[in-house]
Amino acid sequence: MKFDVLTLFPEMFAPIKQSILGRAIENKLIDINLINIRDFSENKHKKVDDTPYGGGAGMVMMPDVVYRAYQSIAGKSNKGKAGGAKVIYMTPQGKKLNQKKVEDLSKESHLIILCGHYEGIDQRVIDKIVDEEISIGDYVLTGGEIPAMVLMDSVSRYVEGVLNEDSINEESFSNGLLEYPQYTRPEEFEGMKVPEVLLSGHHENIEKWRKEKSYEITKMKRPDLLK
Ligand code: 4F9
Repeated sequence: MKFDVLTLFPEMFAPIKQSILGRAIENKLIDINLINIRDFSENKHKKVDDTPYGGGAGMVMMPDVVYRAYQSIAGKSNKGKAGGAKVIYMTPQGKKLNQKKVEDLSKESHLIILCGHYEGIDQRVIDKIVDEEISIGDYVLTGGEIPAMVLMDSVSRYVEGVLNEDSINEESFSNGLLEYPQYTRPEEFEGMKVPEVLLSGHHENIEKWRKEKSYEITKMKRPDLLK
């Protein structure tokens, strides 16, 4: 899975090179290519934004700079064409990300992720290159970089070889329910014992207990998921 990220702040993506995703990159299961939009400014001061037409606070990212950054990876506009990379813009205006969407996106082989900053990006370049707008939740951030990392992290988990297959099948949401509680040694901690059934070695009973707990926890904490 190839990710191209168009951003003014490539240094913000350091965390994604850690841990499981770091290993996935080393093993060439995923490839994250960071494109600094500022490198495509033709202004002598490397200007990338300007004041909004019509007035108002803040600055708007200029369409031509963003478009050149995009062209440097896509070559030409592939919007709407089958087989091309899908271009995703991280914005609170987008469709809310969920596990189903994550799984669908993991079937793509190439995603181009556009991160905005300041008051946004000139609408014309969004109209020209973006296939899909995605939000990670109903709140405003300082830019699309953290949402882009959320997207890449969640999608990469579905790329074959990144996780062991069991973790994918056993986790929260994969069956529509939240995860059952987990315990490890010691058998007693601060007077609290590990549930007896987990020590029994009786696999059928353990599975039954876990299913019941999953349901009970979902009903208590996220009843909306049961509907
Ligand atoms: C993007 C917030 C996606 C939530 C982008 C400011 C954003 C965002 N989901 N906020 N720029």
